[in-house]
Amino acid sequence: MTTSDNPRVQCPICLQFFTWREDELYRWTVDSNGARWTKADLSGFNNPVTRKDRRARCYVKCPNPSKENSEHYLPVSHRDHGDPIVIGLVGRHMSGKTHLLTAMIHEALRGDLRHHGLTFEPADELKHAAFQREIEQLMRGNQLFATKELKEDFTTYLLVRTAEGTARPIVFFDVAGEDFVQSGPHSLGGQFVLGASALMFVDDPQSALPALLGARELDSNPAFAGALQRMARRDDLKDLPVAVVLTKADELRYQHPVDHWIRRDDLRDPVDAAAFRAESRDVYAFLDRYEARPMLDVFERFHRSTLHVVSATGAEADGNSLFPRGVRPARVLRPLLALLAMCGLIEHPQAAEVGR
Ligand SMILES: Nc1nc2c(ncn2[C@@H]2O[C@H](COP(=O)(O)OP(=O)(O)OP(=O)(O)O)[C@@H](O)[C@H]2O)c(=O)[nH]1
Ligand SMILES: [Mg+2]
Ligand SMILES: [Zn+2]
Repeated sequence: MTTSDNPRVQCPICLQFFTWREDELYRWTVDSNGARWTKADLSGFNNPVTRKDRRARCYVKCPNPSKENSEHYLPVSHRDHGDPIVIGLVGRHMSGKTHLLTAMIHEALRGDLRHHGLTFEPADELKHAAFQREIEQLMRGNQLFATKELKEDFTTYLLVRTAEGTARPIVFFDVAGEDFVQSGPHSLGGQFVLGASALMFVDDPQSALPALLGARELDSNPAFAGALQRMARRDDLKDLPVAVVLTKADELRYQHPVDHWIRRDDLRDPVDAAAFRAESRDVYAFLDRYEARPMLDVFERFHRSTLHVVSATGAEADGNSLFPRGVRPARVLRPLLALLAMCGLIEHPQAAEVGR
């Protein structure tokens, strides 16, 4: 076997580099002996089509070089389509990260970015099955639970196909807000920021806009601060594409200019950097008026960044953790579109200007 058969890849979970063992594929097996990882034997498949089909469902075990994480496996897509784009959400406990990501991926998988040439499919079927259940829960109008702390793993691993027919793996990380604050040997939860290719910084009106809601005086965001402090070790920090997202904007739907942007339906329009700039400018002025310093600081710290107002659910959950009229996400794909444009995934001359 030549070295090109066994390339070195980076693991998105432990962030270490390892040699890809194409000759040691695994499969998640469920039978009378229980559920477990077993070695996949594809040697008998001499029909290339069936071999490809079976291999697509296989995984490779990360040798876990740093020995800090628990055992983990990566789907074969990880080696087939080049380095993945790793997108992570940063934000405090209860800021709305999980509802936002769930609504966003629901719409992306449904094909709502096809006008930009982008279609999505699960690349890690096993991991995605759990996330798909979350999507279904939310779409049925059930509130989702807070994310478990010390989550070391990605949330879902997809493949995005572009109009030109190229495919790129795209990995999403959504951890508990508390994992950005905690330090020490168990803080693996928030360490994806060290390997992420793009970040969404998320906050909600109650916490981000104390001056608007007459709430507690809060002019710090410990999750943002913790993530930024950790990321300071990256040389490429300032070049990371960043989308700063004020979610739960349904709470502000009568506030100008949130009322304007939250109702805007422009997902089918060709990418226009000026439109992203106009929203960023308006949201900046709004945040500035209500002294949302931590969000503005993040926006200013990176060379390419956009500001957004979105709503994952369209309304507040009732006392029974239900959204009685169902969920109506608004503009949840805009931050993703901005990041994908900044990551170079969108074939349009305007895409290169987004976030500048
Ligand atoms: N009104 C409104 N409420 C929302 C929205 N999105 C989330 N929420 C509520 O905000 C709360 C927290 O949402 P999560 O998505 O779990 O927050 P999180 O940032 O993932 O929290 P951790 O996992 O603990 O870090 C839940 O009670 C949701 O019902 C929204 O778009 N509008
Ligand atoms: Mg969460
Ligand atoms: Zn690993």
